[in-house]
Amino acid sequence: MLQLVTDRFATPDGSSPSCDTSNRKYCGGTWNGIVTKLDYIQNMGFDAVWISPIVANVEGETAYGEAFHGYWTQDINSLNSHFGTADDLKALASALHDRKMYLMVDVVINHMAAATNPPNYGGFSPFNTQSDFHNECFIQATDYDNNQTAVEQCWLGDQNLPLADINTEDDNIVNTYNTWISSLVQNYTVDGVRIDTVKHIRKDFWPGFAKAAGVYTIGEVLDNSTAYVGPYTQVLDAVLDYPNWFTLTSAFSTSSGNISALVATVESSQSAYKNSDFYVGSFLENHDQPRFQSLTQDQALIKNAMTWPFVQDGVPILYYGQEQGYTGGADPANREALWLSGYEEDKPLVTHVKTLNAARKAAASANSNFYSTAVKILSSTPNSMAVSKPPMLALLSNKGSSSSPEWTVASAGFSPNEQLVDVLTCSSVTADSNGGITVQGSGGMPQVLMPISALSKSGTVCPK
Ligand code: ABC
Ligand code: CA
Repeated sequence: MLQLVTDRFATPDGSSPSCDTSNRKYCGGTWNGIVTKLDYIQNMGFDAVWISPIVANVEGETAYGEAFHGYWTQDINSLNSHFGTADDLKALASALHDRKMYLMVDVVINHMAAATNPPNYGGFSPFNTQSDFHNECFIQATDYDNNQTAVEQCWLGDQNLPLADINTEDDNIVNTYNTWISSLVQNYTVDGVRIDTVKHIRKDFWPGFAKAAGVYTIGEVLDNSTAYVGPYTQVLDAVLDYPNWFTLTSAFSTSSGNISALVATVESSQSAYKNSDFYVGSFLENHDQPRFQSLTQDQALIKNAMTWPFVQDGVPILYYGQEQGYTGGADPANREALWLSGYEEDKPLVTHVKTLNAARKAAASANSNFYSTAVKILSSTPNSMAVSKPPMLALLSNKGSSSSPEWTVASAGFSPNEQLVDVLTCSSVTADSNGGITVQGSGGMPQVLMPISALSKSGTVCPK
């Protein structure tokens, strides 16, 4: 799946207006713009697109700029006109469906945003009286560790831009939301819903909401602990795998990162998450965190880290712009306009993503249970790992581009002496007489090994 920021992905007429992220203003991307770039997305091998929230937001300048990201809801029953009309959104959905691709929409349930404090409640719709909201109290940093009630019932945001917390304990509000999500999904033929701020609403709100949505639901629970995040996989189809993101980022952003800590998160998520963790969203970047390439410019570290979401359990999610080498730091710098890249398709990281998606498809056609086969870490050290998800064996390292990493796996599950290919370079490797491997890499690059026999079925990965 590709995650994009609607305002920053593509303009409808192909123009390339300047877009200074630090200004936090609308830059001109629209739903019609996305339609013109579906080849770009599909050529990378993605079959789903996650777009920004679609509803009407705070208008004009606020203490934190304009609502170009779409998270500052004012009216859940109107669309954000900066992104287009209802017909434009429907046209995006059908253009995707014509290509057998899916549309995932982001939704914010927890709050409405106001440019003043106290908010002008009458300006919200349909929750337009103070009693539709919890009493004002801002969530404190310490609440996250020891006061879940405050996390659920106090407010995000601050005095400059309060995110007024909706009273989701009220049955009328619950019903309104359930009816709303059900018609939103139907009106726009949406295939999946990304839900914002899930940990800020009581868990037992979510099953009814997910049922009303009737499509794949994936929740944002921003926390580094699998024990905290795990229970949310019981109330929604999936979560964005934030615990994994924390250890992934620190494992690969320097050559002194700790891959063993990433291994520990994988193993704990496999038991803490429902259905092991096959439905979680696995990501290296998103719109809230500094881009990975703001942490390191080492191409080997970048390629190793980018490989991970594609070789582990779950649904790989690429945040637009990573493939073009974007380096923006913390919000708002990480929301660059993609048109400024020229959408070049022959860049190394675009090719990397294309290859990884193609390898997954080849793996799934060779093993019909590929997606639901749990990854096994066959060997790991603080600096390297061998990750098996048959028929794929990924070899990763964080030693960086001046290193020649080595991996030895006594029994990798291949047939004795089987012919393998590193799909990232198309070079061949032969399994030993026990089906194990000993591989010396170069330039710190990762390898993704697959049997030649598995590749021949798909014909799209590596020339034979
Ligand atoms: C704007 C400006 C920013 C400015 C900020 C004050 O205001 O752009 O530059 O700093 C939207 C916009 C943002 C905007 C915000 C606020 O609204 O996109 O640009 O920031 O107006 C979701 C979305 C996010 C969205 C919102 C609001 C929510 O993905 O894009 O933001 O609708 C919390 C929420 C999480 C939320 C996130 C932004 O804030 O839980 O849902 N994201 C701890 C807490 C987390 C908390 C996080 C915030 O701090 O536990 O719950 O996230 O920084 C780990 C711990 C974690 C801990 C981290 C920091 O450390 O395990 O628990 O997270 O070790
Ligand atoms: Ca809440």
